[in-house]
Amino acid sequence: MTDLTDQVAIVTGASRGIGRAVALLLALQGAKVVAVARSEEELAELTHKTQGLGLVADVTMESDALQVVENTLLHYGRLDILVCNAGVGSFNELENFTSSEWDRIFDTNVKGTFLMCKAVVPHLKARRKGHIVGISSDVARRTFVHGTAYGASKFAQDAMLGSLRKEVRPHGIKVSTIYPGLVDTYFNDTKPGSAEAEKTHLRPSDIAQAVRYVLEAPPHVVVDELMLHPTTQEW
Ligand code: NJP
Repeated sequence: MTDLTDQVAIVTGASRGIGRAVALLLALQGAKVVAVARSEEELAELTHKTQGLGLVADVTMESDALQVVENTLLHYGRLDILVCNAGVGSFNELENFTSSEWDRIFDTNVKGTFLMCKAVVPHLKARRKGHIVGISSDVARRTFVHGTAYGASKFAQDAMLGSLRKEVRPHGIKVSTIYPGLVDTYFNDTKPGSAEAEKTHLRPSDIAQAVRYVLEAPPHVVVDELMLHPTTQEW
């Protein structure tokens, strides 16, 4: 088993939802967590709990991604883990999507994942170890009505992470992709915690446990892909 104690882990999209739960669980396992998001107040509240670092950054900006890595190295001297979780989505008929909404979804889910991976990979390569975990979606593996933009972005993110997995494995770096079904978060401007969602959705902590599971795999094991659903969700 890989011990997470003192591992330096960057978690994007950590201000709420899945990312927040991942940051809290990794901190509980003894990791040094660098929480990344645009919402300063939520990050401050979180880092008070994790005793880690909170960095306000927009993953769609290359300069921000580079700053996150630079500040992590300045603060902790190294980095071991990247959890690429920041993501957005909205659902509509194709002709009702604006091109700016398309760009927002692709910039965050695809370009944001690309920029964060691009910023960390040279450092992981230099140390010949490290682990990148991508939070994808089960819709990276199926199409659905009103998912033209979000679904396409998750297919693209998945393909990128799959290629990267093959590219960096010879350098001792693991890439794991997690494919959740419905999760009760703030995604697409929803409010978590309803009695209905409790029956139909996974909790953010379920995904955090999945992240912990892939990260704790022994050094000779890589969990390439992990899909999880609520038992009530058709797949
Ligand atoms: O959503 P939500 P989730 N730069 O809205 C951050 C995937 N997923 O936890 O910047 C930096 O509660 C945002 O922070 P802020 C989904 O595709 C979900 O559900 O402060 N951060 C917040 O912390 C996504 O990849 C479901 O606004 C940015 C976080 O992202 C991941 O799970 C199902 C950012 C979003 O928190 C987490 O989403 C599934 C930026 N430019 C996959 N833009 C589901 N919920 O059902 C956003 O299959 N963030």
